[in-house]
Amino acid sequence: MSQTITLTVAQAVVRFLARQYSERDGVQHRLIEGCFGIFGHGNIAGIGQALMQADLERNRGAEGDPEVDVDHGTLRYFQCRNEQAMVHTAVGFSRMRNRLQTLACTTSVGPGATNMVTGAALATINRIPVLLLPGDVFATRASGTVLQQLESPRGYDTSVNDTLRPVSVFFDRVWRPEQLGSVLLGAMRALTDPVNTGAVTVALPQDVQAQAWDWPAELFDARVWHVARPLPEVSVLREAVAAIRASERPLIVAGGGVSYSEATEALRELAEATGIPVAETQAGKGSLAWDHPQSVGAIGATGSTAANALAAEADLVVGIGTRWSDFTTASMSAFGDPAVRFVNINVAALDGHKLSGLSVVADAREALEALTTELVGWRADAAYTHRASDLAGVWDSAVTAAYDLGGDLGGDLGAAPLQSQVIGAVNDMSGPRDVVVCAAGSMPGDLQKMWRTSDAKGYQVEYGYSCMGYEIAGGLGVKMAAPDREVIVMVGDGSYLMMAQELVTAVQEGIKLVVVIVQNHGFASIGALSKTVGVPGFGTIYRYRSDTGRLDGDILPVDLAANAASLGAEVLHADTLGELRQCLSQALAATRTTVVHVECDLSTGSPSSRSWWDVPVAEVSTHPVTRTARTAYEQQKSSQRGHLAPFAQFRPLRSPNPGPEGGLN
Ligand SMILES: Cc1ncc(C[n+]2csc(CCOP(=O)(O)OP(=O)(O)O)c2C)c(N)n1
Ligand SMILES: [Mg+2]
Repeated sequence: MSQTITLTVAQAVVRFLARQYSERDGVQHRLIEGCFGIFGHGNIAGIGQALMQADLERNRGAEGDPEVDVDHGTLRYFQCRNEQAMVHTAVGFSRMRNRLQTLACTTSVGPGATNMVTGAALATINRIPVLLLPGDVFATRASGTVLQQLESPRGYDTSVNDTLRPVSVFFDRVWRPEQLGSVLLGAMRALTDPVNTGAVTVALPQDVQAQAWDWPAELFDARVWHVARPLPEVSVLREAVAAIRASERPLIVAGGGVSYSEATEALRELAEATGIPVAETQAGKGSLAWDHPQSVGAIGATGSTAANALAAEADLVVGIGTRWSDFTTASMSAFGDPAVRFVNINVAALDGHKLSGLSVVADAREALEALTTELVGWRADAAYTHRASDLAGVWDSAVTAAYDLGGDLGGDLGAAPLQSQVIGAVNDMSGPRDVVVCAAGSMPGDLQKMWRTSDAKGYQVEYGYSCMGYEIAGGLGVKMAAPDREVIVMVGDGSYLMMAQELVTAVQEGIKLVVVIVQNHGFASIGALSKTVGVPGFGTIYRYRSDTGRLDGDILPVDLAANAASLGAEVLHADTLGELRQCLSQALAATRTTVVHVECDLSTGSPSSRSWWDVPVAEVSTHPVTRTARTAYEQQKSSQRGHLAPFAQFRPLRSPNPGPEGGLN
């Protein structure tokens, strides 16, 4: 008889998760470092009880109790304020740890569970593993309609948790204890699969969580999940090499996959060996140090003029670990050469085939190293490489001007700063290993254009989902993953108002963040966009409703500094550029979470990318401004390309056994 261990389903989940490891390049890590949670009736008696027991066990282990398996540790519980936010925290953590480690999130049934839908979508869209453990309605249904239960007349097995299905890469519900082993193994497989990872959801009916079962002891043996580095197919790699050798104006576009695969060194070596310039997406920013001679900065709608000029004329674009979002391709208008072709190195075929590219399905580092070997002796034309550096130099001058750092201390120290000056001051005063975090508003674009990233992990801007409210919660996860670095969260007033409550968690856990709140009394980003789409300013400034019946009264008296102080953070306020620099230096030196509050104008002062983003304008309107915007839109729209031409020319098939007519009929 094999040995069994009697535990509740929830206790089994916690015990199992504490013994899971990921491994890549021979290095092992705890896969699940801890569990965030907010308790309700759907999880307090199940997962809550199991986490409490684990907490007590850890303490007993620390005190030397030989019965506690201290080798594998237990799952530490973290409290937070909002279920969406805890998923963001898990994403920030996992992204910073190159997707090799993550956090679990437990919720009650109903609203607690559905609060995670946005976080799950963000995780899946960014391809970042997070483990979600929502409580679910009774499996037995013994108590009838349970509090917060959705009752669908189409079938009683539907619960609100089903909203997590489309945003999860793996979703399962443990109706019976017997299912748990296979469900957990499936969940771990999905978390450690670099091709198709994201939100992994294991829904746990509240009665099943508390149910006891005799588990085979081997379920809880320590388990190591290998994170694969798939090799490129030889024939496909050969085709990629031939395409690069034949190109005259090649351009590399580095995406997030470069960082997750820890391929930044391999990228630098390829770039230096071949002279190919390197542009970066939002997720790929930091792949090459900003001042490397071959770095041409960000590409696309919020890119540098250097990268965008090179994209416009490139005959071959090598995308590495990019999902080719519309911001990167400038809504398919960035690449202007009619004969441009794409080589897409990606672990996921989904991305590899985009833009009719040659899909090199492979780990980024493996593929880059193979390319460097195969391309020995070949270099892009020196004049082209120099031109790329020159273009990058012109862009850097534009950034320096926008930073307006001037003299020793910078800019007009007595004036209210522009956002570009805020970014300049933060960049200037932060250290090379410090990390900037952002997600939505006008700052991600401005940061992508202007932030000077020295360290591969120094730029953590979430722009797959660009989710307002990610910033502080995500920054918390980044800092938990990299406690030895300063983490600077840049957050607009709109995003802050949507989700600032995790400042409380930072204070509770003694985790130090520097949070820079840029208060411009509205949505600078959408305000600017609204003008280009013929809806000037509508609904984008925080104003009272006036006698006109519209939102055109005085600016609302919102005091975000007071708000942040009320949540337990240290708060510093800056009215001028000089004060901002003083506040930043104080915040960076502080040991507690410190918020720097600065008032800025809605216009941000950032240089133009000379690019485009497709946001459709009303085709008919009674408003002349909208009609003018439509005309401009139609003009831009004509620059959009389909990129449908096949990568390689078709070669007529040769049948091995031609019939009398030379083929089948
Ligand atoms: C959850 C969510 N809702 C709506 C949007 C659309 N949106 C993008 S930016 C933005 C305004 C952000 O305002 P703020 O944080 O003040 O930054 P600013 O634009 O002023 O720089 C909005 C509403 C979004 N990205 N996320
Ligand atoms: Mg704002």
